[in-house]
Amino acid sequence: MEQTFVMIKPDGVQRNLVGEIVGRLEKKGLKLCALKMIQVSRDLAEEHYAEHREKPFFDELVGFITSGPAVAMIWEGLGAVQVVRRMMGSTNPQEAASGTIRGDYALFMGNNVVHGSDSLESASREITLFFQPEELITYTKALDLWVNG
Ligand code: D4T
Repeated sequence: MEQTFVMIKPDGVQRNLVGEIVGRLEKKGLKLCALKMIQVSRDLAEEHYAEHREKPFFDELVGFITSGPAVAMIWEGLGAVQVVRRMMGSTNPQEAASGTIRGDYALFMGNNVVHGSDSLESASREITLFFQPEELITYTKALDLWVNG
């Protein structure tokens, strides 16, 4: 089953949105496979955002993601990568549709509350970057049959 990496960014933690975001993903039917609170180091942030290294906002981005604790998670489900991207909404919260996480809870591009992998390749890379294999839990839920058909 498809897995994606999701991170509640430091602004989401500071603004008490952890329960809200986890709740939305749970209620959608996605399955939580791993979860931990982390303080992202500068090295990890630079690796995670390597594709943005040359962008003018890179230093600000790394400064922000390392500014406080974040919550790293792995969620599993049918089409999980794109499902989570749609639930998060556009990168710029001012353009994100109402009903999405960013559309409902953010205004400023720099503080957009949540990260989700943008492709299967990114998901695989980010899961490996943030988690050890033994931190992933494989289990069955009684509701799986009702959610996945
Ligand atoms: P992340 O990676 O945080 O989930 O965001 P997205 O996948 O939705 O968007 P992204 O990789 O293009 O941007 C990463 C991160 O950089 C911030 N950002 C982005 C910024 O501060 N200024 C900008 O102009 C852009 C494009 C927001 C998200």
